[in-house]
Amino acid sequence: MITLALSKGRIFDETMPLLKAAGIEVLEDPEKSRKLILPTNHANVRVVLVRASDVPTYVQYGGADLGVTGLDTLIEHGTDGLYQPLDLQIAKCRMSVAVRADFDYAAKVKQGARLKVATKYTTIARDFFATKGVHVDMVKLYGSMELAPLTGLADAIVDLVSTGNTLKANHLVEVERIMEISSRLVVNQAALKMKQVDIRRIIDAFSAALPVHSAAAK
Ligand code: PRT
Ligand code: MG
Repeated sequence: MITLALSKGRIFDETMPLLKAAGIEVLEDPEKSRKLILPTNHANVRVVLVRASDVPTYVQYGGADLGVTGLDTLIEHGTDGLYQPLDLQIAKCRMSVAVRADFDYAAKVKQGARLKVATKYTTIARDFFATKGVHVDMVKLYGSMELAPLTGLADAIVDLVSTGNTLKANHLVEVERIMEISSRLVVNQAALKMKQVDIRRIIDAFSAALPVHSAAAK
């Protein structure tokens, strides 16, 4: 049995065409079913639905053989025990710094002032500001980061931006782009050895279905 971990929403939706290219079709719609284990047209392939931030954990500990996860989530979790053969080029966005429109970020950073930063992505934020030599007080949040600068909880946020509409609606402006984000295929290293033929077939089919073939590590 091959178990693939996906999260509901954009990752599930954008992985479907890749699975189809591999000849795999999920037989139930996760938005309609309450099931957490979804069968496919292959008796030996199943999909498990987990929280986006739990995908690396499932794959690392072998609860799933492979999974699809955002680079943001992967960096925050760490890559121990995870083989990352492919950038799937899906669920694209960027990690950015944003502040209130009336906050003079450039001046604050230049003055060497301490910056209060609210984010769910503390590892990425810490590394980024450390490289810039900016001192930060980190406030860990689990959602609705946009609210932090508006309520005085923080000067700046580090969050994912796609269209920029969420920032705009909350009168925030993007002042730095930290990195481009897309989703990655991650594979349990032990499973890769034990189930090599089946897993390699999926990796190769995904790879062939990508718009620009990114070289699969062999
Ligand atoms: O929602 P939950 O807490 O269960 O988990 P999650 O938010 O991690 O999952 P999900 O499905 O929302 O996101 C999964 C992955 O999709 C993320 O890890 C990213 O790699 C990727 N992705 C791509 C995004 C976005 N685009 C995105 N726009 N994840 C989140 N957003 C959010 C962003 O946080 C912000 O609140 O959308 C808002 C901004 O969108 P725009 O279009 O208004 O700029
Ligand atoms: Mg979300």
